Amino acid sequence: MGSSTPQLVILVFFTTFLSSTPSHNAAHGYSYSNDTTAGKCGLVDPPAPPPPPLQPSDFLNMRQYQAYLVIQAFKATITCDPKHVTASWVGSRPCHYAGFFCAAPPDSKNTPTVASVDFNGFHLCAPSLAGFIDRLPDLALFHANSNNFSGPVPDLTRLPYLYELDLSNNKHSGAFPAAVLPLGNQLAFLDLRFNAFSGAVPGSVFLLSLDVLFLNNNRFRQRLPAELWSSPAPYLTLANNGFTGPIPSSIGNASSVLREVLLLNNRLTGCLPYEIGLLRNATVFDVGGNLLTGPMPLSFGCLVRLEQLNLAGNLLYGPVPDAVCWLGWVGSLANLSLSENFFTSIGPSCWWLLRRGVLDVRRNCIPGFPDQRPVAECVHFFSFPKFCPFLPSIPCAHFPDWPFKRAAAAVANGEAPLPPKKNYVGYSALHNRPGY
Ligand SMILES: *[C@@H]1O[C@H](CO)[C@@H](O)[C@H](O)[C@H]1NC(C)=O
Ligand SMILES: *[C@@H]1O[C@H](CO)[C@@H](O)[C@H](O)[C@H]1NC(C)=O
Ligand SMILES: *[C@@H]1O[C@H](CO)[C@@H](O)[C@H](O)[C@H]1NC(C)=O
Ligand SMILES: *[C@@H]1O[C@H](CO)[C@@H](O)[C@H](O)[C@H]1NC(C)=O
Ligand SMILES: CC(=O)N[C@H]1CO[C@H](CO)[C@@H](O)[C@@H]1O
Repeated sequence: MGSSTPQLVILVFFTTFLSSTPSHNAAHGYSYSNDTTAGKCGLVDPPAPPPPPLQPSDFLNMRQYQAYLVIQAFKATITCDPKHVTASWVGSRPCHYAGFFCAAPPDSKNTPTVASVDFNGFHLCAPSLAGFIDRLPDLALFHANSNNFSGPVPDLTRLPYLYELDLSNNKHSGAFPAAVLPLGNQLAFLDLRFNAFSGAVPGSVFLLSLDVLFLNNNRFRQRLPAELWSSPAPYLTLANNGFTGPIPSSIGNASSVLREVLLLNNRLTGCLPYEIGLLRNATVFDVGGNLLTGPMPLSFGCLVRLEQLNLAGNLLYGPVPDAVCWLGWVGSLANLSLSENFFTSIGPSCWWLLRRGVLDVRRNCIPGFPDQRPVAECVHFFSFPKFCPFLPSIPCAHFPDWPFKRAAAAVANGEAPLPPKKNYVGYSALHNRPGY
């Protein structure tokens, strides 16, 4: 009993002291903290009384109190929590809850509140995010990779600071979440990969001023929209969906913007546009596993920063241009995947790439090469008329830094090719782990 006496004194002191002030912050903290001590002195433990609900005055500021109410309401809807993260979602300090991070919003520098929610890998289940993220008005980032969230994405227009939205690897389905569109230019990162979204992606998505747009591994099904290459996003990943139609030749308009373009495993058709060769800053161009046809444009020899070029698993034919293989010498090309097409020959400088394992031409129609398609398959393919144009010019040939010229100098100087980089934003998005 002795230990409760000083506390009682303090309690009385605070109660007296604070009775004249509107705030009961400290007094409240003490008023119930040791209610059960009495039971230890008596014969019977009384049933523990439920803790009285927290009051606004228990919190550092009203915004944290509001966030607390929203979090508790959301917690009540959670149906699975295998990592027991919500066990920490108790008490008057929401900034200390697992997955919640606080900062002072720009409009209120002295009231830190929930600015970021990172549930990556928590594996929580909840039927809806409505009433949760849309009611945390100071939220700037919401990351929820690998949870079991479903239901519609709520209206987020009252979140003026939200700029990163990652709903990847959840159980969202239905139409593209139109709720993100009104966010307009405030959104920089939109990651919806590994869900079951279906239907069409509204063209206006590609007008958002995003840095990163990951739509891969959903069930989107539509012709590639005309607006696609208006997107300012350097990292575009639309892989593993049902996109159809040709690659719009307006890709040339995005020549300085695009870094990594991943369109693999869709149902794209048509010829490879010559304008792809204008993507001077691209490091990854991957359209493997589609129904693209035509010869490989000579313009591809201008892709001096390209490290990964995957055209495998299409209906491409003709020679593999020598100009493209030069990129493995003096450009940055580390992987030229052309298998499962109908190419018929390779340029002389391609041999070296073949020996280095950079170039893969298995399952084509190259006479005398190992692992090629049966002759009958090649004959059948070439028996159909071909309509794709072939421009015999290289658009960068007159540029002083054209690879051919540098190649000649490099070979003369005995220079070695550049080592490939390893960390690709787009390829990391093809796994269902957090991508960024
Ligand atoms: C998440 O959903 C999947 C598929 O609906 C299910 O197999 C899995 O058990 C769920 N996870 C948890 C932790 O409930
Ligand atoms: C691409 O640029 C050309 C001019 O170079 C312009 O006429 C065309 O409208 C642009 N296309 C798109 C889709 O912005
Ligand atoms: C494209 O590359 C050039 C030359 O390195 C660079 O100046 C420019 O900023 C790059 N463009 C983008 C959008 O990154
Ligand atoms: C080259 O790229 C293809 C297609 O993306 C991939 O399957 C292959 O593993 C890569 N090869 C190397 C050596 O990285
Ligand atoms: C229930 C409760 O909060 N009990 C506390 C009472 O005070 C003692 C001494 O400070 C604490 O050890 C108990 O946890």
